[in-house]
Amino acid sequence: MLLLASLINTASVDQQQHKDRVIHGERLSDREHFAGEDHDYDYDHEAFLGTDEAREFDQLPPEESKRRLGLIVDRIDANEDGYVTLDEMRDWIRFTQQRYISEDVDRQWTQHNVENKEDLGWEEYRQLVYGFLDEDVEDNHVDDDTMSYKKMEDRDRRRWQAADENGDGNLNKLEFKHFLHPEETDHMRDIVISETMDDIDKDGDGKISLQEYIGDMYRGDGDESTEPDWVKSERESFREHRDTNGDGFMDADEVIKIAKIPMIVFFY
Ligand SMILES: [Ca+2]
Ligand SMILES: [Ca+2]
Ligand SMILES: [Ca+2]
Ligand SMILES: [Ca+2]
Repeated sequence: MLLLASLINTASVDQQQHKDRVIHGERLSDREHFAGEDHDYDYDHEAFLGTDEAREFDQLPPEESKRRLGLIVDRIDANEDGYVTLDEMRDWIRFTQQRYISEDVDRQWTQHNVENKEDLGWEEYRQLVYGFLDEDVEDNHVDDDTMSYKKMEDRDRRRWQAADENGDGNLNKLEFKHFLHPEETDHMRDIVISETMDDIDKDGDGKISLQEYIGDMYRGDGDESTEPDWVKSERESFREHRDTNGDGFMDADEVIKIAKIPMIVFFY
């Protein structure tokens, strides 16, 4: 039995891996994963197990990895009745998600806060993550890449300010967590919505149409009959799960609901 975690990455400061989409919920793995690509089993393992355990699983012979997956299923089955219910699965996913987030925050905090101080200043952070842009500008090497990194920097700056709850310009570790994983926190709601809208609401009317929703992940010729299946199921998903009030658009409330859902899980 394999667990498929169909989730797409979210905004984060890992700039090389950055594709700013908050809407699909949190990325559980550092690996890129986009809907429509061939399925990445390693990715599932990571989402399911956490990075370290997943790495261990990769080394195991199939029989052993099957046996261990069985043991994990036992852990998901919280009331030990031999069945895994949707609620038990949800709790487990949530638990795995939280574990990933706290590992990610620890890792990035150590990486960016090299002197291990209480607080991290924007300038220090900026220097580490976007410092290379200064050289581009000095050397007159400003190209499209520079511009898109510049955009990411502006976005990070705005997010930084939103995460800086006490407004002293620095982030402590908790504030940094809210910066990295804004969809986890209520006071980051507006920034999550505005980042998502920035990405997807192309006509700027403050809501996401089905066309904008699909256009964000798939560039086809507009002919629905030749669309890959995953695009069809995204269309259905928009109608059934995203646009919950059925007015044909996703508004801010519907966007934030989606941003908070960690992932869609199914078995095969
Ligand atoms: Ca059970
Ligand atoms: Ca602060
Ligand atoms: Ca729109
Ligand atoms: Ca709606």
